[in-house]
Amino acid sequence: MSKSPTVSYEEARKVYADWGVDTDAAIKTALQTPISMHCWQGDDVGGFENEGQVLGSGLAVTGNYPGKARTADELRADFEKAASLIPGAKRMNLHALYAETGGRKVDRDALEPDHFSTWIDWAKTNGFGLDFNPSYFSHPKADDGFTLSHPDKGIRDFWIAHGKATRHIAAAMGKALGSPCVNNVWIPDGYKDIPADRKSPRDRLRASLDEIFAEDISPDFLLDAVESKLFGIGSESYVVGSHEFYLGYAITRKKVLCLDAGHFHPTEGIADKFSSVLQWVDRLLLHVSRGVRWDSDHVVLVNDDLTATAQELVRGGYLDRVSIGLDFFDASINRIAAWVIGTRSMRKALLAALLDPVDMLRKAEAAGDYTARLAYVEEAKTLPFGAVWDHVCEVENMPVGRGWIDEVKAYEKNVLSKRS
Ligand code: RNT
Ligand code: ZN
Repeated sequence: MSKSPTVSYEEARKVYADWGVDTDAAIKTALQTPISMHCWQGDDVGGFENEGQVLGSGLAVTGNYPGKARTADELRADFEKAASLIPGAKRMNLHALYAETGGRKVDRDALEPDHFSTWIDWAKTNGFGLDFNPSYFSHPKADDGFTLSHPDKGIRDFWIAHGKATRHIAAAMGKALGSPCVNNVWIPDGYKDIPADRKSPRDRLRASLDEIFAEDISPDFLLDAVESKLFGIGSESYVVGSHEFYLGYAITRKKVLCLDAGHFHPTEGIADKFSSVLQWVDRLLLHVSRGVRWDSDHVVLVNDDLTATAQELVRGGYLDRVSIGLDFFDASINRIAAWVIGTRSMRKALLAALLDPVDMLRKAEAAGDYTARLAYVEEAKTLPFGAVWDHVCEVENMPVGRGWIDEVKAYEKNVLSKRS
């Protein structure tokens, strides 16, 4: 018979102590650090505005695994199931297209906090924080690939009004839940082929954003974020909101900069960027994702990129200055399992980073002993991390190890399989 997680943990604790690591402190911080789980993994970025809505603007979800949430109630139930299998503090990250308008058609420029009151009450009851996003896609006024940088003032104004509306909704969420809501602006605007004018759309985007953010809203309730992208499907040659555009915007306008792990060149990681951009912006939002060959938004796993991301957050002392959000969508596997795998991976990576013997590494580095530094990096990989993680699941009253899979399978059988 295998040892109980607690017995194994006591042994692991001693091993880590020998490396100068306090496992109890690491566990505490790992569990307290909120992870914002994106609502859109639960229904393939569909939302509930109208049935059969087509996902557009370069966003693509592949797969047709049965059992997707069809209503907000189903999405909430699925999210609760996933959350019950993920240790630690959790937030729910909503998009504007998940408004509940009671069957009435309310266009995006007219959305109000009331259309999210059920979400807010639910989040309060369940102890989840809320984050938010204006939705600049899957809408007739986004069909030609431009929104806030559109040459037509009427279309631009519609999307500016949407941006303003979402700031009020996000602030209401932050106020109701006693924790600032991050409202993240991402727009799809760009050209499939080589533009003749790269400047004008960026001029217009800058002006539109300035208009959206003109009203001062307390950072106790709302944190505005902006998300860049290198390319998208249909915007391969030019994206208006590029990294340089938003880096400059965030610095000069004191906004939160969002770094999505899939939005850079395929071999470019985001981890090395934190200690550079945090010299100039106060806060970052991460969209933790896993690109496979391109910005494919695969379910997050503990790979080298995620390990480096978590290590940089911990080593830079940045956990208070960075909001961790997830951004992936996979419809080829059970969607609740996708949430659980991705979010547990993020939590595991955080715990592993907090258990990393960084003091020893730093001492070696300061002494110029790069031999020991490299040796420690490699030796630390076989420390008994699994025993600590199992202990965390046990004390959080969650199934240890792969036990959670049975719970998801049972939910699939009893709930998801009954959805047509
Ligand atoms: C798109 C961006 C954006 C979206 C979500 C749905 O490339 O990553 O964050 O994935 O807002
Ligand atoms: Zn993103």
